[in-house]
Amino acid sequence: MNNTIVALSTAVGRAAIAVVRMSGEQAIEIAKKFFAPFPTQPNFLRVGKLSTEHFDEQAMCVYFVAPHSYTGENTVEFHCHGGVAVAQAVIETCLKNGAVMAQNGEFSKRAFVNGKQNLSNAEGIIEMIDAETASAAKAGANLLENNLGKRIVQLQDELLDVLSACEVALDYPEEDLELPTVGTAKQRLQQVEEQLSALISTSTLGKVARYGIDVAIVGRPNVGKSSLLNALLGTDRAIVSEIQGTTRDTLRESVNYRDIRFNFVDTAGLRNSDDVIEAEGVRRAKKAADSADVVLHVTDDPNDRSVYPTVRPQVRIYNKSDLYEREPCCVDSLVVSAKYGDVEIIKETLYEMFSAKDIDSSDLLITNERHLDCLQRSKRQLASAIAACDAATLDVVTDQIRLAWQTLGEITGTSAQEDVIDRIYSKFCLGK
Ligand SMILES: Nc1nc2c(ncn2[C@@H]2O[C@H](COP(=O)(O)OP(=O)(O)O)[C@@H](O)[C@H]2O)c(=O)[nH]1
Ligand SMILES: [Mg+2]
Repeated sequence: MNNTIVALSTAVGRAAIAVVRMSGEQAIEIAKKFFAPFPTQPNFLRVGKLSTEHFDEQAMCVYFVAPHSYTGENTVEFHCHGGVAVAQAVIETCLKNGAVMAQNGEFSKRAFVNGKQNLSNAEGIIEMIDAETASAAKAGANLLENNLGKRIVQLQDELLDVLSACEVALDYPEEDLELPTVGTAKQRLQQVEEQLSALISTSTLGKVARYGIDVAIVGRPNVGKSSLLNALLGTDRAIVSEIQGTTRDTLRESVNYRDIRFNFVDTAGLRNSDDVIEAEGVRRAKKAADSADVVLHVTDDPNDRSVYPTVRPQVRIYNKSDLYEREPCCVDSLVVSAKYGDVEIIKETLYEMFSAKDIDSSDLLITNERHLDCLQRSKRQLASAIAACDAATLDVVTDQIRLAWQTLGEITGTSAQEDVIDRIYSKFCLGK
């Protein structure tokens, strides 16, 4: 028998209410020992008195009967007054009456074990909890609704179908089934491969939806990089001065724009310096640029045509436009004045550049690195199966199809290793 676990499900600290959750076979019996009047029917909140060792707490209680709960077990929730001490006393009361403290993610892991959710659902919940923009939350909600899971099962079914056709051919070679089977098998596998490719290609947009866009601001000293960061954020985050070499470390700050997160990194001005600290700053600036999704190469000279040396996409920014006597030389650049806060065009351009508007209309985006890895591995295995079709080695074909099928199953968890499952659930907060 599983023991009954308890944890605080809301955030620790001062708040209007706190929710303490208990799950396990004994949950209802334990709760009845100290909460009265106990609700007469499941799924409905009831006000009552919760007797702790130190004080009586007026709280609300709701219970759920297995399997109709989040975990699939008997579950009781107490909605009590917020704050550290009240919640702590309620938890202690549960512990004294036979519950044990839950581990991180244990409620959700039980939900998985009891078939209430699959792995990608669980990852959707994590993404929703971590989401800081609506688009990130939407991607998580999509996973939770099992839209990816359903697509994966469709693809797996198709693979199983092909597999069984091939196996018939293997088992009854005398029927001379082999050649036509291989031809159609190859075609059908290629179709699955195309669908995998299509899913994989959504991961670029998926990354934007989940993490936002990393933007490095680089350029020579004093061109107004830090001023630009401040203007983009709308706050005085970075120190601005006319002294060269003011910014020495990289400074990362995020801001939401139309449901997308921009992670701006202000950097030290690029120049050769004997100062070891400044030189380190320049090294960090280059590193930030090389790992960014896009580089804003800032200049304050309208005749500057230089290109920042990086393989990352870059946009040239002519800053200090308030001082220019004529238009800057190059088109395809943005002309702004950080001093006068005239920088919206930068966000709008980046938003367009990364097709962020498509996030709203796309039904399914791959936002999770683990899912992406499974899809890519499965695709490689399918490619081997397809190649083997040409060599007409049917047993290699079936082996590779089986592998590809299994790899897809890792996404939903039907064929995931125990340690992968544990790793996913340990990312949950306590009480989830
Ligand atoms: N006129 C004008 N001055 C600016 C503008 N942006 C920045 N500056 C000034 O340029 C100097 C250097 O700015 P700062 O942001 O520290 O440059 P950084 O070294 O590239 O980070 C400061 O004196 C700013 O006030 C602008 O758009 N117009
Ligand atoms: Mg600076």
